[in-house]
Amino acid sequence: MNYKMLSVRIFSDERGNLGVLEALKDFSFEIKRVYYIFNTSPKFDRGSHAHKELEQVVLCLNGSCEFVLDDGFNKEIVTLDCPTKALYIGKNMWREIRNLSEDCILVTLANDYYSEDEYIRDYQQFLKTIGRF
Ligand code: T46
Repeated sequence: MNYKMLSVRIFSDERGNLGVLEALKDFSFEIKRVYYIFNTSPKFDRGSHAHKELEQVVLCLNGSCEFVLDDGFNKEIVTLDCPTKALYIGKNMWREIRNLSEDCILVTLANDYYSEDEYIRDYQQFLKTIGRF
């Protein structure tokens, strides 16, 4: 499975907490794009795609959600429910994002600019791409 949990360094004092992730130190790419998702609803799933080349680090800064990660052979569920968890997702990983709480704020750091051509949004096509069928 081409994903892993990263450890966010947390600096805590009486003022609160400060979390740090550094590009090329905590994860192996330079950040070209940051995007975020908010005003979500548990009634609506997101995702349902894979990326051909894109690498991402995802943080849930508020609320919670679940990522169902699928490499075409196995599925694993990762719950993001606190700002100290960071999820790295490499290329060719199908993801469904579900159970997004209404207060969910999901921030993604990505190694490249947006390109719709880079998405695989059809699951059968995904299986072909990874050589499953
Ligand atoms: C991912 C999950 C976690 C843009 O125009 N530029 C962008 O940088 C992005 C990310 C999206 N868009 C447009 C494309 C669609 O018309 O925003 C619309 C919603 O995107 P999408 O349906 O892909 O949203 P999600 O929440 O299913 O997926 C997004 C990211 O696309 C994806 O990379 O891994 O968040």
